[in-house]
Amino acid sequence: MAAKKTQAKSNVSAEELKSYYRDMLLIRRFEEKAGQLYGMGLIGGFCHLYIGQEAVVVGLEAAAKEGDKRITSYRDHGHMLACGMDPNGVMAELTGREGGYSKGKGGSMHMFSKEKHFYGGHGIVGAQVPLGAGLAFSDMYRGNDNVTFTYFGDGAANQGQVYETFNMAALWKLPVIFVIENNQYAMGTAQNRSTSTEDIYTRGAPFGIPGEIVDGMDVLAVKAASEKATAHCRAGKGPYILEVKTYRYRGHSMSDPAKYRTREEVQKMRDERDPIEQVRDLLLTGKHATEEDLKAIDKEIKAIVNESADFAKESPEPALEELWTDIYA
Ligand SMILES: Cc1ncc(C[n+]2csc(CCOP(=O)(O)OP(=O)(O)O)c2C)c(N)n1
Ligand SMILES: [Mg+2]
Repeated sequence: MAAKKTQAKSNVSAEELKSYYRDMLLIRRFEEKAGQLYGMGLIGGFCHLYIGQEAVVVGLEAAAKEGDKRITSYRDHGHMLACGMDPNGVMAELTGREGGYSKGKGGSMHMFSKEKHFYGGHGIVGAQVPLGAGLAFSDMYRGNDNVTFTYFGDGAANQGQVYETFNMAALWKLPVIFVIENNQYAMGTAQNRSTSTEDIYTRGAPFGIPGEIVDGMDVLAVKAASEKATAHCRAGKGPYILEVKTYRYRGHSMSDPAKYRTREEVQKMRDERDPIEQVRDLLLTGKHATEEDLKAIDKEIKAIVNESADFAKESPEPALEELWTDIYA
């Protein structure tokens, strides 16, 4: 692991490092703002923040190319921002406004972008996993070398449909990367209380699916793993599992009593492992950026996020007639 990390670090340019810093910071600040708007009553319903997990999706996306697809659970704002969806459209969907990606009718857990190949946004735990395999099937059928990033949590990894999917994905050698975002908790249940195996990726072995553990607080380690997994899939070798060990700083959702872990546990992670601080350190100690450069990036991100909040407040509520559009019956 250490050797791989060193290699990844020496291969990365100052510009790349800065772009990861920027992308992770955008997610962090966007989520903080969403939390504020929720507190003000401007966002209703479910809202699951991604704070702490930013390096996962930014590292994975670093090896993506045009045409690749992504699908995830309800903890989805970071995935949308990382694949280039518009922060205004995401925030306005959170506030239930017309300018949102689902015209204000979907909310936090139900957004999609055909243009960016983002297929949701799924509230049923594990439901996106077979859908991800289906997306990968479409690319295999068309004969291109696109891959599908299928994200799910440690809790979702205990769903039966995950293993039905593993079987078919391995059988048909589908170009799908199963990304297990192991943030160590499923709502208030710690992994060791719910899950028989310590390393969840090993559950791919009976199906012949290779996989590995990745340090999800280190964006460069995630990027290196993503390069390996995408190369495997693009070469037609079938699915790959990345179990990315990460941590969420906030509660499961906005209504979480947080009684299942100590404040010290969260603080220790923030102090010692924060993914954004790690890149900040690399940039400064490697003299790739000055404090001033980073301040300029912080300012730029703040402006983008503030604009998204203004847009999300000013965009009108959907018209009543919208109740009758985009439905099956
Ligand atoms: C089929 C199903 N069962 C239960 C729930 C309620 N539920 C919502 S999130 C969640 C925990 C999932 O945890 P994990 O997969 O680790 O993802 P994380 O929230 O940590 O990102 C549960 C049980 C649900 N939405 N769907
Ligand atoms: Mg979890």
